Amino acid sequence: MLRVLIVAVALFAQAAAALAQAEARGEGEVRKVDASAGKVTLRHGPLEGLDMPAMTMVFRVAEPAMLDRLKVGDRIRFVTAKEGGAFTLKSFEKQE
Ligand SMILES: [Cu+2]
Repeated sequence: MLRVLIVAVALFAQAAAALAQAEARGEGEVRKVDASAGKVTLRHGPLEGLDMPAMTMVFRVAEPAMLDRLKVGDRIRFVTAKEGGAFTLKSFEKQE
């Protein structure tokens, strides 16, 4: 019984880790930068890796300094992942 429980916990941990690592690439436009909260609002296109349609939503940034390089109206390509229940902007590059 204990053995079954241990296997179940291990499988769950593996699944949780896989979910945490699910990343998606997308394109979007910066709508708002909130430096004090470490967040940016993007109007983004569909994120296929996350099964998410186009929408406007808030992302946390992986590093606060990323916000220094973003301003309202910028168009970016980005990588995001769900971490700790919040979508985090892992990296981005500006589009011309
Ligand atoms: Cu979204």
